[in-house]
Amino acid sequence: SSSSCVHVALLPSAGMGHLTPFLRLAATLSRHNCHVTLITPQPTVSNAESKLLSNFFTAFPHVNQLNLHLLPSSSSNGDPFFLQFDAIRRSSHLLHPLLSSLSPPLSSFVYDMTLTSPVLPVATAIGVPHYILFTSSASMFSFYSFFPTAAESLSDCDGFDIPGLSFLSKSLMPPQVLDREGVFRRLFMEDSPKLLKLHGVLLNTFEEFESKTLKALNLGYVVKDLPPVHALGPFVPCYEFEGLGERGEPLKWLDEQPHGSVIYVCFGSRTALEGKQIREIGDGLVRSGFRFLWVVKGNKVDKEDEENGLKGLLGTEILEKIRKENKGLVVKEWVDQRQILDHSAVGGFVSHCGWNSVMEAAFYGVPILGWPLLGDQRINAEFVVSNGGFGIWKKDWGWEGERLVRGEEIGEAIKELMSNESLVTKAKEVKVAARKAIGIGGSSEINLQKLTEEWKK
Ligand code: BUP
Repeated sequence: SSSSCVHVALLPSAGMGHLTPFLRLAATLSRHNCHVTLITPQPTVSNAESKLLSNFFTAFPHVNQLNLHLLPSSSSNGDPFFLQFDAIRRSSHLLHPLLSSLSPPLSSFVYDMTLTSPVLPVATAIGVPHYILFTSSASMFSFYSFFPTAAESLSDCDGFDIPGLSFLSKSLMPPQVLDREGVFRRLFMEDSPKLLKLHGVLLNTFEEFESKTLKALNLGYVVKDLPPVHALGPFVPCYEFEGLGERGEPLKWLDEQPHGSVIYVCFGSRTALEGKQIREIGDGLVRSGFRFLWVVKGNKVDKEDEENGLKGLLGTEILEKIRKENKGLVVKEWVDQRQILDHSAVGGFVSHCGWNSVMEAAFYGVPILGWPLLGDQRINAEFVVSNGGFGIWKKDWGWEGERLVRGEEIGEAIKELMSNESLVTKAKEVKVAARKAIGIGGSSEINLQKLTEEWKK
């Protein structure tokens, strides 16, 4: 069926963890014959984002780019990504003239979950069906949607039951949301009740993966009258615009390694661990005895990265050890994670459990050693271990910076991950299910068809 009359506008937020799923969704919609307008807040926070965007528009020239020139942020210190959310929020009134003059007229509008409060009134005024893309798990979404109801009760208990689901321990909840004075707490309390005003919520997950949670959400058990939650994932990594150019050193190095022998280590695009923790990881990797490919980040934003070389981050001692053992490759640059996880030499993934990384591991069938550091990551890690069944995580490692996790512990956990055959089997099953969901007749494919049909009306 042709959806040529469907015109979808997409508005991502700051950071690769938000931009990447939006671009993958844009690519998918475009392949389903939708006309797509991608709104690009300018300037971006990181070089990685601007590079990805320019690759995207080269690969999809028929996607309409609409620049949103941001008003400068009110403050210059703080988390650069959070400042950018703030700048987008403060510039959201510029959206109305941009969007209402589009031709052909819009059929629907999808914006990032962090932009709910400022964008919802604009979307309502334009009068098209509008959705948020929630860029984390359905598990995290159930917490997000239920949280305001139970927030007060948390001061004198150690968690709460999410209706239709199970007990969620406080220890898994994002610490930033538990902090009564925190900005995230305020965001949750303010934005979550507004979910009821949306036409729906889009998720990068699939029905067979988070079935219990998706059912509870869509049957109204978690929050009564919640709009439909559409599982459209996994959002497939897209060879047409991600990692354009030649295969870099990491992939060439992987080509030389035996099947399933390498542990890949990466904590996402937003986390820079402390120097002493980085050095313990180096020690742990060497102790594990396994081959490894390790992405080290010394700064939150790549634009600031120049002055901090590998030597400065790791110290000469551990670098020397790694060099002597000749089993590991350490890189500081942006890598093509998608191609790494797809490489047959990779047998395990030490991950912070950012949701994009989890879905990529699922799509490529790679077992995870979860090391959640902040935000939604423990909820995601717990899902991977308890429901997904293709990973492990160490609850006593603490949140980011809570305690120093020693090389011995890291080495042991890696051995545990790499020697567990049942995780490999489970990861393979997940991979098969993931591919089925987005194939012809698959659950996510059907969900997407239904949505675009609705948008035609
Ligand atoms: Br670092 C890095 N190469 O070198 P998450 C990340 N990625 O391709 P985050 C690379 O960035 P949030 C690199 O494949 C994934 O698609 C990776 O998203 C890619 O974590 C994305 O995993 C990272 O969700 O974002 O960056 O912490 O905080 O929004 O979860």
